Amino acid sequence: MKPTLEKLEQTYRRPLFDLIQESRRVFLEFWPKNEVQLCTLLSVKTGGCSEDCGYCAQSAHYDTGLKKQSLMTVDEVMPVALRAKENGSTRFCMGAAWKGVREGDGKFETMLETVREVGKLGMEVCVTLGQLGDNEARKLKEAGLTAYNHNIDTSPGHYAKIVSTHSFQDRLNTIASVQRAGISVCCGGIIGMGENETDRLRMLEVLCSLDPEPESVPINCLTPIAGTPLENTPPVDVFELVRLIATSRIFLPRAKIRLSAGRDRLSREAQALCLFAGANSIFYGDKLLTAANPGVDEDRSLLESLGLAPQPPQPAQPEPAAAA
Ligand code: SAM
Ligand code: DTB
Ligand code: SF4
Repeated sequence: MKPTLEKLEQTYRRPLFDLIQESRRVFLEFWPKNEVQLCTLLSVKTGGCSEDCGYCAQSAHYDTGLKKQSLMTVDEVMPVALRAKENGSTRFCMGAAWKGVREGDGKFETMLETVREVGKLGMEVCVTLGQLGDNEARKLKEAGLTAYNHNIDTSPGHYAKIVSTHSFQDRLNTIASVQRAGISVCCGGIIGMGENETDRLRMLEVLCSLDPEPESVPINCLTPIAGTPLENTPPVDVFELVRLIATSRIFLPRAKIRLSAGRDRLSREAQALCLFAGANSIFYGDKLLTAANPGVDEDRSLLESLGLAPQPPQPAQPEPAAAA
């Protein structure tokens, strides 16, 4: 569905209970109820990024006190991925603080090998490595990647106020390469970066215009990082978050809507409302990439209180038959 901005505004501005009643109806039509996908994140290359994204702990432009770490090897990643699976995650997402990657670079080859190996564990595998071209996307597809995360982060008009080292169009170009390779797109954004509510709907308008639609839409609330230009930005009103989740659910009914960064500053009640309004995935584990996340015990207790179950693992795919 490709709604106009006016249509998005109309839905978003409805009385809150009418809006979430509708988003709940859509959710129940498309998804098994009482199920939440648990997804584990791992930062496989941390800090020292050349880009100046104003929200990011990992940008080399800001002194955030983050400890840098070079690219993890396959052998270092595998035990973490295995633990994630044992803890009930059905998706494993690896992030690297890079502007982008090029084929032929040894680091890219390491990532391909890691994707191949993690894929054998039977979880969905996602990576977020910055900008890609067609060749890199094709190789990731061949390695068995399920999804590529590349967020548009905010509205086209607000983007240049947050990042100057690449453009909104650069983000769209990478997404197009991922789509051409036949990899699912995980694309969303951050709220609470000084944008207004219409900016958020303009962001949603772009997400709805992607063809095919994104398979996954992370909605992050800014986690303010000391040392970045956005460190003192006030938190968003929780009902604005719920409205955005509900509107996203209505217009992107088949997408996993991920209640992403910033959960550690939301009450249990606020998170319950977000899940009721249509979010059906959370990042699970004590850490996001570098920032805090609610602990595993806290999340287990929340799901239990709400009577929600983790999405069960998908049955293992049969190995392709060996060539005769
Ligand atoms: N370098 C890659 C890129 O820019 O796509 C991958 C890593 S980047 C950390 C992945 C996403 O995390 C960003 O696009 C942004 O949406 C989210 N993110 C990063 N820092 C955040 C913060 N402080 N608060 C909320 N979301 C954040
Ligand atoms: C996304 O949209 N949120 C996740 C995932 N995609 C890679 C990352 C959130 C990062 C929060 C800040 C940090 O941990 O540094
Ligand atoms: Fe952070 Fe990614 Fe921007 Fe680098 S490109 S500063 S890792 S958000």
